[in-house]
Amino acid sequence: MKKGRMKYIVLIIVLIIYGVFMYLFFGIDETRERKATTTLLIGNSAVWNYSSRSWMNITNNQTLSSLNWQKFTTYVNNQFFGNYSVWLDDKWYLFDDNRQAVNYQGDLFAYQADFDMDVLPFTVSDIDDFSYVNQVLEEHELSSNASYTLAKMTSFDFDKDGVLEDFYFVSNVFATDFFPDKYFSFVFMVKSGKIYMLYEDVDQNDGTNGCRPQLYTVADFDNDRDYELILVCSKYSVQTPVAMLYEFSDGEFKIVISNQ
Ligand SMILES: [Ca+2]
Ligand SMILES: [Ca+2]
Repeated sequence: MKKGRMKYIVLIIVLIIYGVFMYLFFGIDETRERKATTTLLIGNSAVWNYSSRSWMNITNNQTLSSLNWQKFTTYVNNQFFGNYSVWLDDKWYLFDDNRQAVNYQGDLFAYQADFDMDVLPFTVSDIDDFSYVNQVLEEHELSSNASYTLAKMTSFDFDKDGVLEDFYFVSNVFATDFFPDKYFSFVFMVKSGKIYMLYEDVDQNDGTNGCRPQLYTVADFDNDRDYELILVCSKYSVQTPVAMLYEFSDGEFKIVISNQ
C-alpha cells in the first residue's frame, strides 16, 4: 500500500518537472516569437515592416505618411540617439515631445516594435591585414595589387559564440585618381579562417557604375535572438541607395528583404 502511493507521488513529481521543462523550452519561446512586429526606417533608402514572420517593403505614400508623428527609437551612425517622433519630407525629420525639431547628422536607423530590439553598436576602421581581401580578389581574377576607394573592416560577435567575426568592405568604384578596367565591390565575413560572402559585384568600369557598400545596422530585427544585418549600397548620383537585410542560415548569408 505504501509502495503504491510512493509510485504515484514519484509519477506526479516527474509530470510536474516535465511540465515546467516544456514551458521553459517551448512556452517562453512561443511567447517571444509572437512579439515580433516591427517597422524599420533605413535612412532615405527603405521602410520595412515585419509581422506574422514576413517582411514587406512599404512604398505606398499613404502608408508612409501614416507614420508621421509616430514615435520611433532612433540611432544615428549606429549610436543610440533617442526616442523621437518622425516626419517624412525629403528625408525623415525628428521631433521631441514638444514638437521641436531635433537635428541629426549622418545615417539614421529607426524602429518601432512590440519588443526591445537588440541593436549592436560597431565602429569601422582601416584594414591592417589584406590577406583575406587579396584571396577574394584573386578568386575573382582581379589583381591583388589593387587601388581602393573603400577599404574598411569591423569586428563583432555576430553569432554570439564569444569569438569576434571580422567583416571586410572593399571597393574601387567611382575612382577619380585612377581608372581600373574592372570595378569591384565586396563585403564578406571571416570566421575561423573561412570567408562568407555577403555582397560581390564585379564588372567593366565606366567610372560611375557599381555601388559603394556600407554596413548600416546590426540587430536582432525579428526578435529570434540571432543577429541580422543591413547593408546599404550607394550608387553614383542616384538618390535612393540599395538596401538589403541579410540573415545567416545554413552556413551562408541570405537576403531576406531588399528595396530593389
Ligand atoms: Ca562569434
Ligand atoms: Ca533575428
